Amino acid sequence: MDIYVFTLFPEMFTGPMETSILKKAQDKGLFSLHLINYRDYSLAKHKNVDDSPFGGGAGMVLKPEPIYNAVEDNCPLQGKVILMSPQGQKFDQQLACELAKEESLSIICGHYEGFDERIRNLADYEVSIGDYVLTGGELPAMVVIDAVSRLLPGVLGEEESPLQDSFYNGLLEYPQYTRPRSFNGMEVPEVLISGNHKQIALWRRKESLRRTRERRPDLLENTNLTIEDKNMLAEIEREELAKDE
Ligand code: 9D3
Repeated sequence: MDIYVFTLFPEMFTGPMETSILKKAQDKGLFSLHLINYRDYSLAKHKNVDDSPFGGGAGMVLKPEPIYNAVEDNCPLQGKVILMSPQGQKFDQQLACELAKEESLSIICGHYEGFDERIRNLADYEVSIGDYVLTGGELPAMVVIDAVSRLLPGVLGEEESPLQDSFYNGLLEYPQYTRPRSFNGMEVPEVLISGNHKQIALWRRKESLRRTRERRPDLLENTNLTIEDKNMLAEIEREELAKDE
């Protein structure tokens, strides 16, 4: 996959994108990251990329020409264009999966400014990463790149396949333990040491369900639960009621 990022701060990407799994994935040629500073496409004397809003008011607005010229000069016509914006659709695992199928992605970042409305006409998607205010679209773009690139074939090993993701089965992960068996008076649950793989699988499923019910009941609404899951949830309900006695 080719990923083109249009930003005024390309240097923000170098550290995070050259680390760990993402670095290995790029070294293996599984995706390449192209950083483009759209200031280089400004036709203005002082290379400015923003201007005051028509109609008046505070703040500055990103001009359309630098971004249009940068995108048109760099991007394959087929790929999808994503505008990072607080007004966008909320990014989630489903959108990550959808974007991972594309041959190329172009991601446009603003930096604590509004966009000229005509910039939106370039975009196939307008994406936010959540309801909090950041200083720019760069960190959100990196979130999107991280989530999408780990879904590309070959990026993760067999062990850590995206099919194992908790968001894939729609439940939160079960509690995990490693050595030592006893730490500061806190014990590892007996069943995990039993060697009984059937019992361990049942315990894990149940604790996944318990945790999801406790922390993210919204996830249970949209998950296909088996009869066994429903029985386990009923059992959890009884256990939790008994605890409150
Ligand atoms: C408050 C009026 N505008 C500032 C002049 C709004 C504004 C525009 C751009 C506020 C912040 C930003 C910078 N943020 C992003 O570009 C952004 C973002 C975010 O802030 N939160 C979550 N997702 C995203 S995606 C892009």
